[in-house]
Amino acid sequence: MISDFISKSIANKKKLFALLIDPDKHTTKSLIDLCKNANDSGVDLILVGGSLLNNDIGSSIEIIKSISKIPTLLFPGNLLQISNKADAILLLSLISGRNPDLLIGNHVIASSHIKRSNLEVLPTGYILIEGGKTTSVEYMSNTKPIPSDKIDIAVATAIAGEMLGLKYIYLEAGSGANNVVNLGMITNVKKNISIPLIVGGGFRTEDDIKKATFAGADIIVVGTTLEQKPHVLPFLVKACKN
Ligand code: 1GP
Repeated sequence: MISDFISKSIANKKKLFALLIDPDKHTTKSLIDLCKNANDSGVDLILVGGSLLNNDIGSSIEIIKSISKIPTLLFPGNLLQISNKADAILLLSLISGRNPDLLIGNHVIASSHIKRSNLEVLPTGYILIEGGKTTSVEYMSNTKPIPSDKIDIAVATAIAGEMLGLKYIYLEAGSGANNVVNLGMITNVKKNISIPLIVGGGFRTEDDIKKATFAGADIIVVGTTLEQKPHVLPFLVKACKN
């Protein structure tokens, strides 16, 4: 079970690196190359998803799984991005927003389909934080992010998510954000929850990643920068684990 792997890693004080792959951003060759790179670099988890979806997600996951044994999780940008070819799904409830479809509506529509699949479900409180620009997730979700200096609101939202029974909290600055999540916010959220903390959006450098893990992030998610500079992957993974 992927949830056991994550819990054990955190219990052993190990940080995890998640590579986010948006199938629309890849050719078959670049996807294969990235998966080989992920194997060699020590990536712990592969997340698959995006804001739109032109490529078939199932075919992309088949390619990923033909190259890599790294656990592959759906990170669905919408209801069309559910495939039983993955190992698990981050079932996101966008708890920073007040869009009922993304809090519960889409989950109701997808629930029977997910139940019939073999997917392990990882219920995740998804918290969008202002990251210095309007990101795709903000636009597509039609929700407002929490301002980056409103640490108390992020903390209260995360606590509420845990109280509601969600098993993971994801602080998201948005894909390609100018600014990563405020370190004080990471620290304070982590202090106030007892479930794993995932942080993503805008990570570009080893330094950003080291600071976020030091602040309390358990899992770091990186996507965009690796579409542009896949050669930095081993360095970013190493920074996450040090
Ligand atoms: C986005 O948190 C992820 O959903 C990753 O963000 O693409 O900016 O790395 P980046």
